[in-house]
Amino acid sequence: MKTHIQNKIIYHIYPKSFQDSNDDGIGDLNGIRSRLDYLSWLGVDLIWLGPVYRSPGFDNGYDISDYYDIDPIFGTRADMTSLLKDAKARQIGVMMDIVANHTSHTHEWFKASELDPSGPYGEYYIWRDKPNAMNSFFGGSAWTYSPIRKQYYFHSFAPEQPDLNWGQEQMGKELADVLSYWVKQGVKGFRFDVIDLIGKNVDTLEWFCFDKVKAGLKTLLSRVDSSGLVLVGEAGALNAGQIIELQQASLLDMVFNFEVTALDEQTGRGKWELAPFSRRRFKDTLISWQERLQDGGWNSLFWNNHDQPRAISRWYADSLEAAAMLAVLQFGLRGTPFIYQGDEIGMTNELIQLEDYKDIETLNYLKTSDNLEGVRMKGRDHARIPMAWTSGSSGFSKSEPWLRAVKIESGRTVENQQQDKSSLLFLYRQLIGLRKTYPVLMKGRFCMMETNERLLCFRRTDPTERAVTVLVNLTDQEVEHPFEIERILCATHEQPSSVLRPYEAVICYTF
Ligand code: TEU
Ligand code: CA
Repeated sequence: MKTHIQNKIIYHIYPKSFQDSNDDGIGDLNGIRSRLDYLSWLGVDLIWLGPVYRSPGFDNGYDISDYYDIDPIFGTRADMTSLLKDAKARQIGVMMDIVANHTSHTHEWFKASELDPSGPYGEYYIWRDKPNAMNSFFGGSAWTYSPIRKQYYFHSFAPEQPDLNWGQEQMGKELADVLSYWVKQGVKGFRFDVIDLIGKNVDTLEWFCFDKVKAGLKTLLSRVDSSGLVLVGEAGALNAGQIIELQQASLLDMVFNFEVTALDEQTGRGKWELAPFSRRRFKDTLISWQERLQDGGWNSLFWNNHDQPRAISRWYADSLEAAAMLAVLQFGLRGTPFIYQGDEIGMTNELIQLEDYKDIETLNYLKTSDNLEGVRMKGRDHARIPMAWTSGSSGFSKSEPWLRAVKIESGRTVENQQQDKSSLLFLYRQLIGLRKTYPVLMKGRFCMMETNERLLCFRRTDPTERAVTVLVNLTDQEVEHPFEIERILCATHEQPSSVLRPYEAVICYTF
């Protein structure tokens, strides 16, 4: 396994919502450039940039119509070059999101495929004469009829996102060229969107076959100089053994798994049916993934992303103290931490009026359901509200932002927290620094020490360094822990003692 990924801290940017530079209400590349000093002050090593390729935007860029171009809402190719250059000058690498399971229905490949079944693009997509029972993740059949080709094409997501046929050799080569092009531009890694879906077999109604995923990645990467890259796969279907297998083969360095973020869903009933958050299951799931990937594997550590509305809203009633606790826990665990924009200031799921929802998945769901509580908690727009640089939205844009929240005025802004050394923002900054100062926190083994209803204690150990102890109170009640603290390396509260206060979390040396 490659070790150069283990010391990285990754910051995830949702381009539409990070920073607007030309006051059209939409975040853009020059906006991101103008915030690089902030990211450098925070101490992050890599940016994971959500898709900025040319796209009609049915799924906010997860429907690419030209892999080589930048969408005009985000800027130009020259702006991308400048972003890469300016980031590099601050020792920040840029990872691009690559959507390789599907394209936009407006991609030239799809148009050609639709027009000419026997032409060079005829088999680039998945065409059949008859649909079968497979349903798409965004609701309804996964098959849509093309009156032009007089056949059905397969789409895992919206009809505007036709799936590529990974069995087509030339298509595979073209995707490899795309990766090579961006590597040449200076990109340092990729986040592969839904990469487990390339293992589907639509004729046998199977969504996932590991051997196909592995073979697909192997062929793709054999055509690209990927040695120095960070490769992250979004692949909820992989089990621990499969993740380790891909990591050992250098086909992926990390995988996003959604077992933790799905804990507030009723099992088997999809993402919208809420279940009460169980601290016990939360703890057990975390510990189990730490242990399952301990030998020969590596975890990705995240609570939120652009699809996963804020964990503190879903699990902890917006508590800022809980946000601090989760931050210490995240950086205490073994794996690479991902900060989703706004995590570092405790952004919450703010209220969005029904008529303001924009997300294709949410809007599709609302056509057939009135589960507003589910939407309020899990609707993806909640994770996509513009970054709270200042109170109000003027720090993001001088115009009305593309996605409107009923703004709750709060101290949860960058402007506010940068002036307060006891803020969540400073805690994140300290935690990032700590990982660099104490390598044991980065690569040390995870050893479970003590756990009960409220408490989680573990150690990080390494033969070459003193062991570090992490104490976490997961609740809003006091809890005793059995350790004697010798020296505090980082803590959510001043002067921790043998009784942890509500949501108190400590990284320390113990006697
Ligand atoms: O999401 C993958 C995915 O499986 C989603 O359906 C996810 O489960 C859902 O968003 C949870 O609410 C990726 C991208 O992250 C997402 O933004 C895209 O919409 C999707 O792929 C299609 O490209
Ligand atoms: Ca803009």
